[in-house]
Amino acid sequence: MLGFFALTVAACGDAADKDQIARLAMPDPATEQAPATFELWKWAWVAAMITGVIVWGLIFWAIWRYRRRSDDEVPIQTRYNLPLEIFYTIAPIMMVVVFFYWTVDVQNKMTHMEDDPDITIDVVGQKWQWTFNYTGQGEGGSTPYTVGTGSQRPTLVLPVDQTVQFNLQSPDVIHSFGIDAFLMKMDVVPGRINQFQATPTVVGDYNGKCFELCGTYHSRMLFDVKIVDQADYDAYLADLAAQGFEAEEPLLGGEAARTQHGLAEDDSQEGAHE
Ligand SMILES: [Cu+2]
Repeated sequence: MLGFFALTVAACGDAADKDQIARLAMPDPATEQAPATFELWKWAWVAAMITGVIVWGLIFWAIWRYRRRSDDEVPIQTRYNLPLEIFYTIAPIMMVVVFFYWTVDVQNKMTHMEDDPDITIDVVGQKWQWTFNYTGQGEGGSTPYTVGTGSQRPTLVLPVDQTVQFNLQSPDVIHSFGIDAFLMKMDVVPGRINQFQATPTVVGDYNGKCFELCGTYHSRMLFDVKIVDQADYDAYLADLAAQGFEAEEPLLGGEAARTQHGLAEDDSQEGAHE
């Protein structure tokens, strides 16, 4: 049935859709770390399918094998079956243990931190936009930055094959920073700095967004991601600086982060009762 469904969907989709079906709806991994998540996803499907086939098989076998053969027949009245009950207690526990083990293993890989990442980006998720600080990467250690506005979403530009450390901060509510092709997201929690590292490996355009329903304009917290080669990256930072988007220290939000272009003062304050 699933195969039939996949075929039906494939028949009316383009090549990209077919690729996505082959990856069981996961985006194409674009970092060194991302395949770990993808492998977990894939093998979880395999395990679920094997379990499904066994369960469906037993259901249909029992329906057929023990069907009523005559109107006045009373089936054997079985009260319990100890081996069967032990099996269906132990087997799910084993499965949960195995899933748990691999989930922890993948989580450790995704949150592994190198001591000396190549670059650091201070990300601020604020109601309801993103600020990306290319910390200390400008001329003389200054920090080029981009701030999204209510009417224009920001672009996060990253150099290919460089380990990037993301420091995530929020001046207001909990957001969640994630990039689809990184197969990774992490909560942005006020009052603490969550961190993770990723090493982009494939030049291209990707999408990022806030994955936490954070308030009225949560849906505006989209951003574009461009993975470029080193020369383009350097040129981009120089361009930001030339346009005046450069600061001594990273912009970490705060009072100023509550008033967005495109949002009335009152709107941006909504829900901000402290
Ligand atoms: Cu958000």
